[in-house]
Amino acid sequence: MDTRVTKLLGIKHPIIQGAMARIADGRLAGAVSAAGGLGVIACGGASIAWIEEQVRIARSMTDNPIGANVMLMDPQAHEVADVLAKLRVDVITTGAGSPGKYIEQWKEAGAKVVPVVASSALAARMQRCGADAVIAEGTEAGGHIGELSTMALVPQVCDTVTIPVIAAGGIADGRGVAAVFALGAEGIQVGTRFLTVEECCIAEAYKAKVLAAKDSDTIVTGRGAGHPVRCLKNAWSRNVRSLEDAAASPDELERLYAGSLRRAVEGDVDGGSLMAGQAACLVHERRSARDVVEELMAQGMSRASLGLQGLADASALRVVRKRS
Ligand code: TUI
Repeated sequence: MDTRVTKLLGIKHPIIQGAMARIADGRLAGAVSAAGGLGVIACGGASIAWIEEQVRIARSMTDNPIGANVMLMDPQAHEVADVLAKLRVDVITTGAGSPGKYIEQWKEAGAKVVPVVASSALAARMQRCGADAVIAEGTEAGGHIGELSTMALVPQVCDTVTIPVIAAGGIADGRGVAAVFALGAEGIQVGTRFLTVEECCIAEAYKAKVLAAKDSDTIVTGRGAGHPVRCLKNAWSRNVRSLEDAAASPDELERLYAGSLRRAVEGDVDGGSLMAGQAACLVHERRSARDVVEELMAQGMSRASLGLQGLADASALRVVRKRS
């Protein structure tokens, strides 16, 4: 399927893998790019040497474009910005802030620049700064989030900018793909669905938690401090939330947050921050990254083209299920 996003980024399928901090490495990004989507290496909290190594790994897996993400709250975002320009990464996405001051440098290095936005005001600002596209990420997403839902945010961003819009937040299967195309998006960013793929490095116990998640199993920590983060409910996140609600001291909370994502990735499913989006409940199996990219496209396209017929089929199916 061709959209302005596939043409802009030079990819076969308009599927971008979300840059999950400490999770999205060169192996995952390389697998998604090799499958015709855009794999994105998450640079938040990583060393420069690690970033260089992951770009090398992804490039050893495919000649297709690869992306990398700069987490703008990262104290070393400036150094990360420089190394991605030096490595001539094809696509640079950003999160948790405004990348305005880096855009010129990245474009001079030949990168396509695609910031994540959580409001139409920031989308308009990014377009004025020269961004090539924006990712409109709804609050259903995992990790650091904004306030607006994907359903409300995506059409408003589409009405605000002329550059292509990629939708993110709450999309984990073909129904979500078809829905955001109907809202005006020309690409989809998917994070949580890639947590359980074979090429994803997180511990088996973290994957099992995602596979077992129900619709009400995510929680948001950090709202009070102005850094809301969505993760799965567990002993750690319930404890953090109750301490936050009881206005615990910033020092005490900082101690709990320190290393929480690393612990989760290593398999401490009680004591770590298991970042995941609301669509975790839609993730049912461990597949390869290629299977996920291809299934999202195939199901998304058949849903979108079926349109109202698809709705009729779905409600007919529900009737059959209820009777059986
Ligand atoms: O960045 C993300 N998601 C992330 S980053 C991350 S790393 C982390 N590790 C430990 C604790 C906390 C975070 C985990 N997940 N998504 C992109 C995103 N950006 N979502 C929302 C935004 C956003 C919000 C407000 C972008 C810009 C913004 O406003 C900036 C402005 O200047 O107006």
